[in-house]
Amino acid sequence: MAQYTTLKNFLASNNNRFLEQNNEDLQNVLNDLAEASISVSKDISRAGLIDGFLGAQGGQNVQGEDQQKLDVIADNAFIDVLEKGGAVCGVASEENENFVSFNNPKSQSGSYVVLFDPLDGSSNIDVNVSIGTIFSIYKRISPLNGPACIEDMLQKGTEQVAAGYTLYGSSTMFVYTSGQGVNGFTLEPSKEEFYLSHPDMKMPVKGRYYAMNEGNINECNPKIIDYIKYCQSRDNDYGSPYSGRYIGSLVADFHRNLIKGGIYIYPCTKNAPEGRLRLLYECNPLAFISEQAGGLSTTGTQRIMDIQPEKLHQRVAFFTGSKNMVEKAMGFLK
Ligand code: AFP
Repeated sequence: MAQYTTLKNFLASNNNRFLEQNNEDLQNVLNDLAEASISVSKDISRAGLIDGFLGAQGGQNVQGEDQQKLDVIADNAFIDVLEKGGAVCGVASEENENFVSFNNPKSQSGSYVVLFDPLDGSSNIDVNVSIGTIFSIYKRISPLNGPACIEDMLQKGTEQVAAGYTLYGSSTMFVYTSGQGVNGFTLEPSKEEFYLSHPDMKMPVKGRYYAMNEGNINECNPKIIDYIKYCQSRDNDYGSPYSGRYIGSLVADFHRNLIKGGIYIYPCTKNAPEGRLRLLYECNPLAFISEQAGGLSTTGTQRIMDIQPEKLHQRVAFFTGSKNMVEKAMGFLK
Protein backbone atom coordinates (compact mmCIF):
# COMPACT_ATOMS: atom_id res chain seq x y z
CA MET A 1 0.00 0.00 0.00
CA ALA A 2 3.05 2.22 0.30
CA GLN A 3 2.44 3.88 -3.04
CA TYR A 4 -1.05 5.03 -2.02
CA THR A 5 -1.73 8.10 0.13
CA THR A 6 -4.07 7.62 3.08
CA LEU A 7 -7.12 9.86 3.35
CA LYS A 8 -5.70 11.28 6.59
CA ASN A 9 -2.39 12.20 4.94
CA PHE A 10 -4.17 13.54 1.88
CA LEU A 11 -6.32 15.83 4.02
CA ALA A 12 -3.35 16.97 6.10
CA SER A 13 -0.90 17.35 3.22
CA ASN A 14 0.65 20.77 2.74
CA ASN A 15 0.32 20.61 -1.00
CA ASN A 16 -3.29 19.42 -0.96
CA ARG A 17 -5.03 21.63 -3.47
CA PHE A 18 -8.28 19.81 -2.68
CA LEU A 19 -8.83 21.28 0.80
CA GLU A 20 -8.54 24.79 2.14
CA GLN A 21 -5.12 24.94 3.78
CA ASN A 22 -4.71 24.92 7.55
CA ASN A 23 -8.34 24.09 8.01
CA GLU A 24 -7.81 21.49 10.68
CA ASP A 25 -11.44 21.57 11.78
CA LEU A 26 -12.73 20.64 8.34
CA GLN A 27 -10.05 17.95 8.05
CA ASN A 28 -11.23 16.56 11.37
CA VAL A 29 -14.89 16.52 10.29
CA LEU A 30 -13.99 14.62 7.10
CA ASN A 31 -11.75 12.22 9.04
CA ASP A 32 -14.55 11.66 11.58
CA LEU A 33 -17.04 10.90 8.80
CA ALA A 34 -14.56 8.43 7.30
CA GLU A 35 -14.02 6.81 10.72
CA ALA A 36 -17.77 6.33 11.26
CA SER A 37 -18.03 4.94 7.69
CA ILE A 38 -15.42 2.30 8.53
CA SER A 39 -17.42 1.21 11.56
CA VAL A 40 -20.65 1.12 9.51
CA SER A 41 -18.87 -0.78 6.72
CA LYS A 42 -17.79 -3.44 9.26
CA ASP A 43 -21.34 -3.71 10.59
CA ILE A 44 -22.78 -4.05 7.07
CA SER A 45 -20.30 -6.70 5.98
CA ARG A 46 -21.18 -9.04 8.88
CA ALA A 47 -24.82 -8.01 9.26
CA GLY A 48 -26.25 -11.45 8.45
CA LEU A 49 -24.24 -13.02 11.29
CA ILE A 50 -25.15 -10.64 14.10
CA ASP A 51 -28.48 -10.73 15.85
CA GLY A 52 -30.26 -7.40 15.62
CA PHE A 53 -28.53 -6.07 12.50
CA LEU A 54 -30.82 -7.10 9.64
CA GLY A 55 -34.51 -6.37 9.24
CA ALA A 56 -36.90 -3.62 10.14
CA GLN A 57 -36.48 -1.60 13.33
CA GLY A 58 -40.22 -1.63 13.82
CA GLY A 59 -40.77 2.11 13.48
CA GLN A 60 -41.00 4.67 10.72
CA ASN A 61 -38.87 7.73 10.14
CA VAL A 62 -40.35 11.18 9.64
CA GLN A 63 -40.87 10.42 5.95
CA GLY A 64 -43.23 7.56 6.88
CA GLU A 65 -40.70 4.99 5.65
CA ASP A 66 -39.92 1.79 7.55
CA GLN A 67 -36.67 2.19 9.45
CA GLN A 68 -34.20 -0.65 9.16
CA LYS A 69 -32.08 -1.64 12.15
CA LEU A 70 -28.93 -0.67 10.29
CA ASP A 71 -30.42 2.77 9.50
CA VAL A 72 -30.56 3.41 13.22
CA ILE A 73 -27.15 1.86 13.97
CA ALA A 74 -25.54 3.98 11.23
CA ASP A 75 -27.36 7.13 12.35
CA ASN A 76 -26.04 6.70 15.90
CA ALA A 77 -22.51 5.96 14.65
CA PHE A 78 -22.33 9.22 12.69
CA ILE A 79 -23.95 11.33 15.40
CA ASP A 80 -21.62 9.92 18.09
CA VAL A 81 -18.43 10.52 16.17
CA LEU A 82 -19.44 14.06 15.13
CA GLU A 83 -20.50 14.99 18.66
CA LYS A 84 -17.21 13.74 20.11
CA GLY A 85 -15.18 15.47 17.38
CA GLY A 86 -15.97 18.97 18.62
CA ALA A 87 -15.83 20.80 15.27
CA VAL A 88 -19.56 20.29 14.60
CA CYS A 89 -22.24 22.12 16.56
CA GLY A 90 -25.24 20.28 15.15
CA VAL A 91 -26.49 17.73 12.67
CA ALA A 92 -29.62 16.81 10.73
CA SER A 93 -30.31 13.38 9.32
CA GLU A 94 -32.95 11.49 7.42
CA GLU A 95 -33.70 9.45 10.52
CA ASN A 96 -34.57 12.33 12.85
CA GLU A 97 -37.54 14.62 12.53
CA ASN A 98 -35.71 17.62 13.98
CA PHE A 99 -32.11 18.68 13.76
CA VAL A 100 -29.86 17.92 16.75
CA SER A 101 -27.87 20.68 18.44
CA PHE A 102 -24.97 19.32 20.47
CA ASN A 103 -25.03 20.63 24.03
CA ASN A 104 -21.48 20.23 25.21
CA PRO A 105 -19.34 23.43 25.24
CA LYS A 106 -16.67 21.97 22.92
CA SER A 107 -19.25 21.20 20.21
CA GLN A 108 -20.96 24.55 20.66
CA SER A 109 -17.67 26.21 19.76
CA GLY A 110 -17.63 24.14 16.54
CA SER A 111 -17.96 26.02 13.25
CA TYR A 112 -19.73 23.38 11.16
CA VAL A 113 -23.03 21.58 10.73
CA VAL A 114 -23.39 18.25 8.93
CA LEU A 115 -26.51 16.98 7.18
CA PHE A 116 -26.56 13.33 6.20
CA ASP A 117 -28.44 10.27 5.09
CA PRO A 118 -26.78 7.59 7.25
CA LEU A 119 -27.83 4.65 5.06
CA ASP A 120 -29.18 5.41 1.64
CA GLY A 121 -30.89 2.54 -0.15
CA SER A 122 -32.37 0.88 2.94
CA SER A 123 -34.48 -1.49 0.88
CA ASN A 124 -31.22 -3.04 -0.35
CA ILE A 125 -29.73 -3.70 3.10
CA ASP A 126 -31.23 -7.13 3.65
CA VAL A 127 -30.48 -8.32 0.12
CA ASN A 128 -26.75 -7.60 0.07
CA VAL A 129 -26.88 -4.91 -2.61
CA SER A 130 -24.78 -1.71 -2.50
CA ILE A 131 -25.88 1.03 -0.10
CA GLY A 132 -24.29 4.28 0.99
CA THR A 133 -23.96 7.26 3.31
CA ILE A 134 -24.33 10.78 1.90
CA PHE A 135 -23.16 13.93 3.71
CA SER A 136 -23.10 17.67 3.31
CA ILE A 137 -21.03 20.11 5.41
CA TYR A 138 -21.81 23.82 5.96
CA LYS A 139 -20.28 26.61 8.01
CA ARG A 140 -22.75 27.55 10.72
CA ILE A 141 -24.40 30.95 10.48
CA SER A 142 -25.54 31.00 14.12
CA PRO A 143 -23.14 32.66 16.59
CA LEU A 144 -20.24 30.55 17.94
CA ASN A 145 -20.50 29.13 21.47
CA GLY A 146 -24.24 28.67 21.37
CA PRO A 147 -26.70 26.12 20.01
CA ALA A 148 -27.09 25.36 16.31
CA CYS A 149 -30.27 26.74 14.75
CA ILE A 150 -32.57 25.77 11.88
CA GLU A 151 -31.06 28.47 9.60
CA ASP A 152 -27.72 26.62 9.86
CA MET A 153 -29.42 23.64 8.28
CA LEU A 154 -31.51 25.43 5.64
CA GLN A 155 -28.67 26.86 3.56
CA LYS A 156 -28.54 26.67 -0.23
CA GLY A 157 -26.37 23.94 -1.74
CA THR A 158 -24.06 26.62 -3.11
CA GLU A 159 -22.99 27.28 0.51
CA GLN A 160 -21.65 23.74 1.06
CA VAL A 161 -18.00 23.76 2.11
CA ALA A 162 -17.65 20.03 1.51
CA ALA A 163 -19.81 17.06 0.62
CA GLY A 164 -19.41 13.42 -0.18
CA TYR A 165 -20.52 9.88 0.22
CA THR A 166 -19.39 6.46 1.29
CA LEU A 167 -20.40 3.63 -1.00
CA TYR A 168 -20.59 0.22 0.67
CA GLY A 169 -20.25 -1.76 -2.55
CA SER A 170 -17.99 -4.52 -3.79
CA SER A 171 -15.40 -2.35 -2.06
CA THR A 172 -16.08 0.51 0.34
CA MET A 173 -15.24 3.91 -1.11
CA PHE A 174 -15.21 7.40 0.38
CA VAL A 175 -15.65 10.16 -2.21
CA TYR A 176 -15.58 13.85 -1.31
CA THR A 177 -15.23 17.35 -2.64
CA SER A 178 -14.48 20.57 -0.87
CA GLY A 179 -14.92 22.65 -3.98
CA GLN A 180 -11.62 21.98 -5.71
CA GLY A 181 -12.37 18.73 -7.51
CA VAL A 182 -13.44 15.27 -6.44
CA ASN A 183 -11.29 12.51 -5.00
CA GLY A 184 -12.15 8.89 -4.24
CA PHE A 185 -10.56 6.64 -1.60
CA THR A 186 -10.87 2.87 -1.25
CA LEU A 187 -11.01 1.17 2.14
CA GLU A 188 -8.29 -1.40 2.84
CA PRO A 189 -10.31 -3.37 5.43
CA SER A 190 -7.36 -5.13 7.09
CA LYS A 191 -5.73 -1.77 7.81
CA GLU A 192 -8.98 0.12 8.46
CA GLU A 193 -7.68 2.97 6.29
CA PHE A 194 -8.96 4.72 3.19
CA TYR A 195 -6.34 5.15 0.43
CA LEU A 196 -6.49 7.52 -2.54
CA SER A 197 -7.46 5.25 -5.45
CA HIS A 198 -9.42 7.65 -7.71
CA PRO A 199 -7.64 11.04 -7.84
CA ASP A 200 -9.32 14.07 -9.41
CA MET A 201 -12.43 12.24 -10.65
CA LYS A 202 -14.15 13.54 -13.77
CA MET A 203 -17.60 12.52 -14.98
CA PRO A 204 -17.66 11.71 -18.72
CA VAL A 205 -19.71 14.34 -20.59
CA LYS A 206 -21.94 11.58 -21.94
CA GLY A 207 -22.53 7.91 -21.38
CA ARG A 208 -24.72 5.00 -22.34
CA TYR A 209 -26.54 4.43 -19.05
CA TYR A 210 -29.87 5.81 -17.92
CA ALA A 211 -31.30 5.11 -14.46
CA MET A 212 -34.92 5.59 -13.47
CA ASN A 213 -37.47 3.60 -11.50
CA GLU A 214 -39.46 2.85 -14.65
CA GLY A 215 -42.22 1.29 -12.58
CA ASN A 216 -43.32 4.90 -12.15
CA ILE A 217 -43.26 5.81 -15.83
CA ASN A 218 -47.04 6.09 -16.26
CA GLU A 219 -47.19 8.27 -13.13
CA CYS A 220 -44.96 10.94 -14.71
CA ASN A 221 -45.36 13.99 -16.89
CA PRO A 222 -45.71 12.78 -20.55
CA LYS A 223 -42.53 14.73 -21.39
CA ILE A 224 -40.61 12.29 -19.15
CA ILE A 225 -42.14 9.40 -21.09
CA ASP A 226 -40.88 11.05 -24.30
CA TYR A 227 -37.39 11.41 -22.82
CA ILE A 228 -37.25 7.76 -21.76
CA LYS A 229 -38.43 6.73 -25.24
CA TYR A 230 -35.54 8.81 -26.62
CA CYS A 231 -33.10 6.93 -24.32
CA GLN A 232 -34.47 3.64 -25.64
CA SER A 233 -34.43 4.70 -29.30
CA ARG A 234 -31.85 4.77 -32.08
CA ASP A 235 -32.31 8.55 -32.32
CA ASN A 236 -30.00 9.33 -29.41
CA ASP A 237 -26.40 10.45 -29.80
CA TYR A 238 -25.09 6.85 -29.86
CA GLY A 239 -27.54 5.70 -32.52
CA SER A 240 -28.59 2.72 -30.38
CA PRO A 241 -30.58 2.35 -27.15
CA TYR A 242 -28.89 3.32 -23.90
CA SER A 243 -28.63 0.56 -21.29
CA GLY A 244 -31.06 0.86 -18.40
CA ARG A 245 -29.43 0.41 -14.95
CA TYR A 246 -31.32 1.03 -11.72
CA ILE A 247 -29.96 -0.20 -8.41
CA GLY A 248 -32.41 1.64 -6.18
CA SER A 249 -29.56 3.00 -4.05
CA LEU A 250 -28.99 6.54 -5.20
CA VAL A 251 -25.32 6.53 -4.16
CA ALA A 252 -24.59 3.40 -6.18
CA ASP A 253 -26.44 4.64 -9.26
CA PHE A 254 -24.68 8.01 -8.97
CA HIS A 255 -21.23 6.46 -8.51
CA ARG A 256 -21.63 4.29 -11.62
CA ASN A 257 -22.54 7.35 -13.67
CA LEU A 258 -19.66 9.35 -12.15
CA ILE A 259 -17.20 6.75 -13.38
CA LYS A 260 -18.80 5.49 -16.60
CA GLY A 261 -21.03 8.40 -17.64
CA GLY A 262 -24.81 8.30 -17.53
CA ILE A 263 -27.92 9.98 -16.20
CA TYR A 264 -30.08 9.32 -13.12
CA ILE A 265 -33.58 10.76 -12.99
CA TYR A 266 -36.17 10.73 -10.24
CA PRO A 267 -38.91 13.06 -11.53
CA CYS A 268 -42.12 14.12 -9.81
CA THR A 269 -44.76 11.38 -9.90
CA LYS A 270 -48.41 11.19 -8.92
CA ASN A 271 -47.38 9.54 -5.64
CA ALA A 272 -44.51 11.96 -5.05
CA PRO A 273 -45.70 15.24 -6.61
CA GLU A 274 -42.72 17.20 -5.22
CA GLY A 275 -40.23 14.46 -6.07
CA ARG A 276 -39.00 11.53 -3.96
CA LEU A 277 -35.45 12.45 -3.04
CA ARG A 278 -34.46 14.76 -0.20
CA LEU A 279 -32.83 18.07 -1.13
CA LEU A 280 -30.62 18.59 1.88
CA TYR A 281 -28.90 15.27 2.44
CA GLU A 282 -29.33 13.43 -0.87
CA CYS A 283 -29.51 15.89 -3.78
CA ASN A 284 -27.35 18.83 -2.65
CA PRO A 285 -24.26 16.79 -1.75
CA LEU A 286 -24.44 14.76 -4.97
CA ALA A 287 -25.10 17.96 -6.93
CA PHE A 288 -21.91 19.48 -5.48
CA ILE A 289 -19.90 16.40 -6.42
CA SER A 290 -21.43 16.15 -9.89
CA GLU A 291 -20.64 19.78 -10.70
CA GLN A 292 -17.12 19.47 -9.32
CA ALA A 293 -16.60 16.45 -11.57
CA GLY A 294 -17.94 18.26 -14.66
CA GLY A 295 -21.52 16.93 -14.52
CA LEU A 296 -24.84 18.62 -13.80
CA SER A 297 -27.68 18.31 -11.28
CA THR A 298 -31.07 19.94 -11.77
CA THR A 299 -34.74 19.48 -10.96
CA GLY A 300 -35.25 19.23 -14.71
CA THR A 301 -35.72 22.99 -14.88
CA GLN A 302 -33.60 24.52 -12.08
CA ARG A 303 -30.06 24.01 -10.73
CA ILE A 304 -30.34 21.96 -7.53
CA MET A 305 -27.78 23.98 -5.54
CA ASP A 306 -29.66 27.24 -6.21
CA ILE A 307 -32.80 26.11 -4.39
CA GLN A 308 -33.49 27.93 -1.12
CA PRO A 309 -34.53 25.12 1.27
CA GLU A 310 -37.70 25.71 3.26
CA LYS A 311 -37.78 22.61 5.41
CA LEU A 312 -35.41 19.92 6.65
CA HIS A 313 -36.86 16.95 4.79
CA GLN A 314 -37.84 18.81 1.63
CA ARG A 315 -38.16 16.66 -1.48
CA VAL A 316 -37.32 17.64 -5.05
CA ALA A 317 -37.22 16.13 -8.53
CA PHE A 318 -33.65 15.13 -9.33
CA PHE A 319 -31.80 14.82 -12.64
CA THR A 320 -28.09 14.19 -12.21
CA GLY A 321 -25.19 12.90 -14.25
CA SER A 322 -23.22 13.55 -17.39
CA LYS A 323 -23.53 17.15 -18.58
CA ASN A 324 -24.71 16.46 -22.15
CA MET A 325 -27.28 13.93 -20.98
CA VAL A 326 -28.80 16.15 -18.27
CA GLU A 327 -28.96 19.05 -20.73
CA LYS A 328 -30.73 16.82 -23.26
CA ALA A 329 -33.27 15.66 -20.64
CA MET A 330 -33.91 19.28 -19.65
CA GLY A 331 -34.60 20.05 -23.30
CA PHE A 332 -37.52 17.60 -23.20
CA LEU A 333 -39.05 19.40 -20.21
CA LYS A 334 -39.15 22.85 -21.80
P1 AFP B 1 -33.56 5.68 1.83
O1 AFP B 1 -32.46 6.62 2.15
O2 AFP B 1 -34.78 5.87 2.64
O3 AFP B 1 -33.08 4.28 1.83
O4 AFP B 1 -34.07 6.04 0.33
C1 AFP B 1 -33.44 5.54 -0.79
C2 AFP B 1 -33.80 6.37 -2.00
O5 AFP B 1 -34.07 7.68 -1.61
C3 AFP B 1 -32.67 6.35 -3.04
O6 AFP B 1 -31.52 5.73 -2.64
C4 AFP B 1 -33.20 5.51 -4.17
O7 AFP B 1 -32.70 5.89 -5.40
C5 AFP B 1 -34.67 5.62 -4.03
O8 AFP B 1 -34.93 5.88 -2.65
C6 AFP B 1 -35.36 4.37 -4.47
O9 AFP B 1 -36.70 4.59 -4.37
P2 AFP B 1 -37.76 3.87 -5.29
O10 AFP B 1 -38.01 2.56 -4.63
O11 AFP B 1 -38.92 4.80 -5.23
O12 AFP B 1 -37.18 3.72 -6.66
